[in-house]
Amino acid sequence: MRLSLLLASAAMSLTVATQALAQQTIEISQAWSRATPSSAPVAVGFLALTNRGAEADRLLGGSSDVASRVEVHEMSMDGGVMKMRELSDGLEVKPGETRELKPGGYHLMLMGLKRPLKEGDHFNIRLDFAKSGAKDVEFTVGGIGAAAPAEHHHH
Ligand SMILES: [Cu+2]
Repeated sequence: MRLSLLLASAAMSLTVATQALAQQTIEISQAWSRATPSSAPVAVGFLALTNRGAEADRLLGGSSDVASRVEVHEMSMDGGVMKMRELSDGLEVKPGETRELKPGGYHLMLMGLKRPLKEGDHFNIRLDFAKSGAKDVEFTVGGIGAAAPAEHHHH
């Protein structure tokens, strides 16, 4: 009786652990944004995505309180002109791969910005993944021309 109870609880905690693992297959780091001029209609979001799982996943877009919608964009040079387009199928992250969304490349585009982003602010984006589902990520706002996430200062 005692043993079967133990086994039952061991099986239960294994289930819980497996579920927790399944939710952690996409690791997100360095989520940051740039401050915007007061009347800017759009803002950007950058982050790094690492797929720790066994299956490919896709970042499809997201939603946020600070914008009417969040799209995944690609920036590229076309005949010396910087162009960007929405990735309508999302951005694939293969198993073991890290995808960086950074200035000059892939980025999140916050369309219909509802308020200016100020340096030092934080805001949330709920990212939408094809396999992992929704993930809430906090973004830190850097300076207007920031090329990289703000450094952490150690005292
Ligand atoms: Cu864009």
